[in-house]
This record gives sequence, C-alpha cells and structure tokens, in this order.
Amino acid sequence: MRFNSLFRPSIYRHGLTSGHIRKIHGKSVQILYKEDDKASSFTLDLPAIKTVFENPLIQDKPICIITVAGAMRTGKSFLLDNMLKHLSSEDLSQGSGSSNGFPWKGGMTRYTSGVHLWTDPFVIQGSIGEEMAVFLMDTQGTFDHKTTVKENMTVFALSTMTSSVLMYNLMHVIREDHLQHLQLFTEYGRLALKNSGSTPFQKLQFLVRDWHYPHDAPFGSEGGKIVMDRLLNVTEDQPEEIRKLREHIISSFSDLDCYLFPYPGPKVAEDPTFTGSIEEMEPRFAKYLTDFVSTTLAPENLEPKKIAGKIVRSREMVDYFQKYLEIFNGDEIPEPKSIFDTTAEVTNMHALSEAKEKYIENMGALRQSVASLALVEVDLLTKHDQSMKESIELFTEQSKFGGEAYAKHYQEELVKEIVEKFNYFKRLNDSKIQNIFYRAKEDYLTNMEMHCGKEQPLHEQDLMDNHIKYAKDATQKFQRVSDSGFKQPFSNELQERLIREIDERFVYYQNLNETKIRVAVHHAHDLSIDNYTKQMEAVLEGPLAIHNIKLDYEHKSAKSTSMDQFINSSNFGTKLVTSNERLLARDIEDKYSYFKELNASKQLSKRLKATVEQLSDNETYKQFWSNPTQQKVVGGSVATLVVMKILFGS
Ligand SMILES: Nc1nc2c(ncn2[C@@H]2O[C@H](COP(=O)(O)OP(=O)(O)OP(=O)(O)O)[C@@H](O)[C@H]2O)c(=O)[nH]1
Ligand SMILES: [Mg+2]
Repeated sequence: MRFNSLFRPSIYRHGLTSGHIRKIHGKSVQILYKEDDKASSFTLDLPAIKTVFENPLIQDKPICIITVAGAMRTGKSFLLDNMLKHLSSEDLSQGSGSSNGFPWKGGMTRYTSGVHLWTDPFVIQGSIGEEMAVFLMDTQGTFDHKTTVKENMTVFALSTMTSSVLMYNLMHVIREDHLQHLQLFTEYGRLALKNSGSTPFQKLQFLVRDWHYPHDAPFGSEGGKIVMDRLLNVTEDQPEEIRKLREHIISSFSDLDCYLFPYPGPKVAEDPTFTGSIEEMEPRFAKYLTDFVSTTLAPENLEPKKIAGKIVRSREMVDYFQKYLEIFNGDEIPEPKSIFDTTAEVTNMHALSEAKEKYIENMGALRQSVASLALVEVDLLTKHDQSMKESIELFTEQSKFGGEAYAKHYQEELVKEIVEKFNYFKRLNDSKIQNIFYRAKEDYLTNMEMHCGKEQPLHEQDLMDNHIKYAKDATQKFQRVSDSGFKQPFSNELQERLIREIDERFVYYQNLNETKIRVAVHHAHDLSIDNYTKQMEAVLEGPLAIHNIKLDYEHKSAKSTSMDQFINSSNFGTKLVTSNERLLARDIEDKYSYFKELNASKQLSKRLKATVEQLSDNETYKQFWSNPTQQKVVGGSVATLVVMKILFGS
C-alpha cells in the first residue's frame, strides 16, 4: 500500500512519555515501489518521503534511520513491528498483527516489497546533546527467486547508504555467501557513493534468527560477539579471497555487532493465526526480543546519520534518496548484473579451486613423489570417491553466491578437473604397482636362479619346496598389509598375472632340472658300472680263475656297492632314477656274465698252457704263455678265447 497525500505525520517523544500506554500513530508507507511487476527499476514516492522527512516538527533535526534488511521470510517486518511498539511504549503483550504497525505475515510467499517507512518518527534526546528523529525502515527480502539482481542490490545498497543502523537479518547461521552478498551490496553502494566521497557506512548489526547452537555461543549479544569475532577474524594464513572479503566488510562499516535470537516457538514460526502477542511466543524468545529491542533503541545507543562525516538532518534525506536512486537507475555505475556476474564467477572459481585443493589434500600421499607407497586399487577408488564427495560438499557450502546456474556450471567443471586429477593419480599409482609387480617377480626369479642356476640338479621335492616358498614371498610382496593386518593384493589383475608368470617360469625350471637329472643319472650309471667293473677286474686279476661261488659272492658285493653308489648319487626323486636303477642292475648282470665267462676262460687257459708247454719246446711260446700280460690279454678277450679255441681245440 502506498502513501496518500492525506497522511499527516505526527511525532513520538520517546523516553519523555515512558510508562504510558498509547496507541501507535502513523503507518507504514511504501517509499520505493515498482510501477508494475514488469518494470525494470524502482520508483521513489517523492511526495511520500517529502511528507515524512519534511515534517515541520522534525525536519531540522538530525535523523537516524533503523533499517532491517536481509533474506526474505525471516521475520524482518515482525521485528520492526515490535520495535515500533517499544518506541511508542505500547504494551508488547497486545498483538498488533498487520493491522496496527508494520505489516507482517506468515507463510512462504514474499510479503514486503520495495522499501517501507514508518511515517511518524520518534524523537529522542540523542547522544549528541540534541534531539534526534528516529525512523524505522522495512525492506523487501533479498533473493526471493522473483526479484532481479538489480532490485536486490538497489534495495540493499540504498538501505545501507541511508541508515544509521542496518540490520542484516539471517536465518540459523551466518554463512560465507551471506558475507559475499553483503560485500556485493556494499560495493554497489560504494560505487554510488564514489562521487560523494563518503565512506564508510555506519552500524551493521547482524541478526541471526533461530540460532541452534547456544552451546557454542549463547543467545543474545554475548554469543553474537563470539560468532562475529570468529566470522570476521582476519589472519595471515587465510586465502586471499576470504581475507579480503572480511577486510572489505570491516572497513565498510564504522561499527559491527551481532545478536543471536532463539527459536520463537511453533506459534510464531508456523501458526498463521499468530497475532504477535508476547504470550504466544516462547518465553525465552520473548525475553531476548525485549532485551534486543530495548538495548538497540536505547537513546544512548543511537547515532545520527552521517554522510561524508556530516550529520544529516531529516529534510536532507529527501535529496539523498532522490540522488541515490537516480544513480542506481542511471548508467553512471556498472550494471549490477555485471558486478553480480563477476562476483559470482570469482566466488565460484574460488570455491572450485578450494574444493579441488581439498580433493588433492585428501588424496594425501599420492600427490607426492613416486617413491611414496602405492595404494591398493580398490582403496584408491574408495579414497577418490570419498575425497570427491567431501570436495563437492565444500564447494556446495562455498558456492552459494550466484545461484543454481553458476553452482551447476562450476560443479561440473570441478568434477571434470577432479576426474583429470584422479586419472593422473591412478596412472602414478598404477606405475608404482607395476614396479612392485616387477620387483616381486624379479625376487622370485633371483631366488630360484640361486638354486636352479647350478650344474647339479635339485631333488624334485626341493625344487617344489623352493618354488612354493619363493612364490609365496613374491605374492606377499605384492600385497598391502593394513594396520589391522588384513592383506590385499595391490591389483587383482596383476596378482593373477604374477601367479601365472611365476607358474610358467616354474615349469621351465622343472624341465631344466629334469634334463639335468637325466644327465646326472646317466653319469651316475656309468660311474657305477665303472666301479663294478673295477671291483670285478680286481677280483679276477691274475691268470688264475677263482671259484664260481667266490665269484658270485664278489659279484654281489660289487653290485651292491655300485648300486648304492648309484642310488646315493642320483637321489633326485624321479621315476627316471628307478628305471635307471633297473637298467643298471641289468647292465651289471650283463657285465657279470662277461666276468663269469672270463673266469671260465681262465680255467680253460690253465689247461691250454699245460698243453702248449707239452706240445712245444719253443721258448718264445713258453715266454709268451708265462707272461702275465699276455695271459690277461688272452683271458681278457672273449674273442681271443674263441680264436684260441679254434687254433687249439678245447
Ligand atoms: N522461525 C522464525 N519465524 C519468525 C521469527 N520472527 C517472526 N517469525 C515469523 O516469520 C513469518 C514472516 O514474518 P515477516 O516479518 O513477515 O518476515 P519478513 O522477513 O518481513 O518477510 P518478507 O517481507 O516476505 O521478506 C511470520 O509468520 C512470523 O511470525 C523468528 O525469529 N523465527
Ligand atoms: Mg517483511
């Protein structure tokens, strides 16, 4: 509802009539409005502000405007209504609803639009030793999904520039994006003020409604101070963006304060029949509301509006409103949209890079040198998922400025950059895993080579034992042991490959060993035959035959030692040895047949010699037959024996 010219403002003399219960005079007039919903800018109701600020009773008095701005649907008008009641000394227990004071309403739809001013000022004996006219101003909530950036910025900046106390009303907590909005609005205001050369603004009062963390910071101004100190604390190690934002806010206002309100109870927060009566509020909320209103509005806490260091008188405000709005509606200062876009881009980019940093930090050791430990493949994936989730959470927390479209765009970019980073981490990890794989395989080969690289074959079982031992060592080397002792291969696929390649290599070692065994067995066989032959030759040395029983006894003994020698020197655990054992036994028996025949031939040669001696007087023959070497030659060759038989007959 807009002001009409029949309106006649009066004044309250606050403090001069304390204790009296009076009716509220005046009404709320909309001084800034839009001609229609489609209008691109606000219009100032000049006659209305003239009537209010040029009220003859106060027009020359210093002016103090108390404004509540901030998020929509957060009880701004309700609070102003309560201030109004307090200032007019009306009994707060009497609900006014929207009929008497500042209009406010429950529900989810935006209620206040543009800027509203209470027509009748409150005259107080100000701290400057002069009477001061105090006005209450209500504003349209910011970011209600219907309002353009320009409108939001105009309302907020105009409020900041014209108020002595700007209350920044927020729900639950003060978030980073709230500060970013504040920075943007004040920056817009600063731009408009550039020509007038006037900064900073005056008091900024953060109001946090429905504060849920009284254990961290108690309700009221005490907790508010804690929250604000924590929030605006500037340190050297803060990222530049964060630090600058805080420095900007601190330097924009000459005084900063904060107040934490408890939840007002379901009646206030949710019930459409709530009329504003104090009885229906949670007593705790009522207590803090009363405390806040009376402290804030105590004359000693109110300051006149100063612009460019000069106290502003009520009637001068008309010009300021007019001038400021002209600037906002003109093209002297950059389009709020472009300031908004730039700020949104910067804050989103900042949120993106911080979120990405967080991801990299979470991925921990991996971002360091190649020498750092590899991660098990599945652990890497889990770590990536978790880090990405946390990174996106951080981004979402910090990227409130600029709305959905910006956040969506930059979040997609963040995910893309994280995936790129992850691929790099994965490649790095994969190469570390491959190194471990090759080292594990190399260790197996080196160890097996140590045993299998010799000329001497290994016993089949020893070969198998070594293989099992070193294959186990190698697979263990390819496992990561968690703190709880749980073992996991770095990569299932590479572990399978490791086992397969080790097995293939083992088959090679087996074949090599078998070949060596074969050679060794044949060698042992030959040695044993030699051994047997030597023993038997020793037994049959000399021209004389031995008794067959003795020969058999000697054979058995020589066979036994030769067989033992064979078995001892070819203990390789293969079937080959058993079959060669049988072969050796057969060869020995063959040899024995020969020795038996030799022995028999010696018996024959004894007879032959006698015959020769009888038949021939030839000395040469005698010598020949009496020479042991010749006897051996004759006796040692079965062929000679046959020749002898033919020559001499048996
Ligand atoms: N949860 C909660 N609700 C409140 C509080 N104070 C007032 N309300 C309720 O919030 C609703 C909106 O109140 P208004 O004062 O119209 O809110 P506003 O911020 O002026 O809303 P807009 O003008 O639409 O931006 C009403 O139902 C109030 O009863 C508070 O501290 N916490
Ligand atoms: Mg409102």
